Amino acid sequence: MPSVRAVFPPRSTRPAWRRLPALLALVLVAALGVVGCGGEGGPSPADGPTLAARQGADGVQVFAVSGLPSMTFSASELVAKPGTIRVDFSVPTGSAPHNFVIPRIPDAHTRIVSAGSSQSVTFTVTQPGDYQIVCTIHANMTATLKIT
Ligand SMILES: [Cu+2]
Repeated sequence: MPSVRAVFPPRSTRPAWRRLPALLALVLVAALGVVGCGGEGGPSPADGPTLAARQGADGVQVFAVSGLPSMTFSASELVAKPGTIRVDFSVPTGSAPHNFVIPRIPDAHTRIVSAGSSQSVTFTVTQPGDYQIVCTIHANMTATLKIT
C-alpha cells in the first residue's frame, strides 16, 4: 500500500507559515494607522473650540463666529446665559458662502454670507438648553449654542 496521499497535509501547512510575516505586517500597519489618528489629540478638524460669550454694551453677550473654507464653524460650541445675544458672523476670503441659522430661534438667522462679508444678528433666548446651529447649505456644518 503506497501512501501517496500522505504528501498533502505537509504541503497545505507550508503556505500558512509563509503568509505569517505578511499578516503581521498588515496588523502592524493597521495598528499604526489607528494610533496615527488618535495621536492628533482628540478633536477632529470638524470640532472647533468652545467659545464663551464676551460682554458687550448693555449686557449683550457677543460672539464672533466664522464660517470656514473647511465647511465648519470656527467654534463647535457657543456658551452663554439666558438673555440677549449678538453673533457677528463672517466668512473669510476664499471660503464657500455660509449662513448661521438656529432653527429654534427665528431671529437667529443670517442671510447667506459670501466670502469676505459678514452679518450680525441679535436675538434673545430665555430657556436654558442646547440649540443646534446649522448652515443651511452644508448639511454637516453644525454647532451648538449652549444656554446655561
Ligand atoms: Cu456652510
